[in-house]
Amino acid sequence: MHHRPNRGFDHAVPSEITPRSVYERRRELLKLMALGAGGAALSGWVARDAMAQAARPNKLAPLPGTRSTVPGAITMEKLTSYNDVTSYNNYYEFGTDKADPARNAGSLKTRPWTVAIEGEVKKPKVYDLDELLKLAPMEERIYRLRCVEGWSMVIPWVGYSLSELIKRVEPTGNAKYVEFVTLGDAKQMPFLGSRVLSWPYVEGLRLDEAMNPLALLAFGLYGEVLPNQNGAPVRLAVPWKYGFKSGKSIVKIRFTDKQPLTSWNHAAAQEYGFFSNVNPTVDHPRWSQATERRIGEDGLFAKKRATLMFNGYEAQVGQLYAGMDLKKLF
Ligand SMILES: Nc1nc2c(c(=O)[nH]1)N[C@H]1C(S)=C(S)[C@@H](COP(=O)(O)O)O[C@H]1N2
Ligand SMILES: [Mo]
Repeated sequence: MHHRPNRGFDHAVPSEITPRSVYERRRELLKLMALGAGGAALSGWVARDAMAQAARPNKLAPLPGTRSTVPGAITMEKLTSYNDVTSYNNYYEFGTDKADPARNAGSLKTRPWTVAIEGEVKKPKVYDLDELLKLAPMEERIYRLRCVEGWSMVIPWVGYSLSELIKRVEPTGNAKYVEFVTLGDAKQMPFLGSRVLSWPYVEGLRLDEAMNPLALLAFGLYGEVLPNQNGAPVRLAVPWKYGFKSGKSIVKIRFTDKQPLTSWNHAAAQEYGFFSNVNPTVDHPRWSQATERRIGEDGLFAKKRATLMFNGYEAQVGQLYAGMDLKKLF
């Protein structure tokens, strides 16, 4: 692989740039506080959050995005703090404890990085990360993320619709599914020796799901490039599905005529279906999926929240599943 100029995406650089989302949110919160909404305890907590984000040292390289106009792309719910988003993670290649990825993912080398497009497409191609970063305008999207384990977050992503990439590679008439292969390199990933999952971590979508504008190819969060533990340098964010459908650190996207064998489906097919749409009426065999705990809100006053059908994105994606038995095709 030949050397490419370092454009500063892989190193922490000090930055005075405040992402617009943070600024706007802060302004919103100040207004809220002036009205006394939520009471003193809540506004104090929320203000500390905004201040912690503004004063955060070791910011990563800025990656701004303009606010998305895709329907459903911006939830107005309170953001999960940057600290929680980047220190409570699932990235099993770096360990199964929630704190492991933040601790261990420093060894992930995110430059140079390529994503190979293969299979049933008219224009297969190996994209360099720099090319992907310029492929379409970066947008900010504020999505709920609901993990199959029963917790959720609200994350301001930066990226563009996966469909932007798919359109350019021109799927053939045989393409029915899209397989996402993520990095599986034992030299960089300390847990690849473990057998909790088959590596590399593989996920998949049906082509029409992948084409839905809400399916996001994400390169950043909170106005900066992705921290390694969140799936740098490029990952998916598919907000209406359980979090595990959104593979981190993607290296290959393959178009197929058959449903891909995904890592979680392979590990426990009775527990993790191929579709894995968020669905409060279909329980996991070992626990209910009716409610969730919002990370950062599990203090004194926290109530569990009701989990919403398709994680609240039913208006945007419900039609994809018309006529399907979602209890069977979970
Ligand atoms: N490669 C890879 N991608 C992954 C995972 C993983 O272990 N490896 N975990 C998944 C799970 S279970 C969830 S909930 C989300 C978590 O994303 P976050 O840590 O950025 O919140 O990433 C998903 N993508
Ligand atoms: Mo998850």
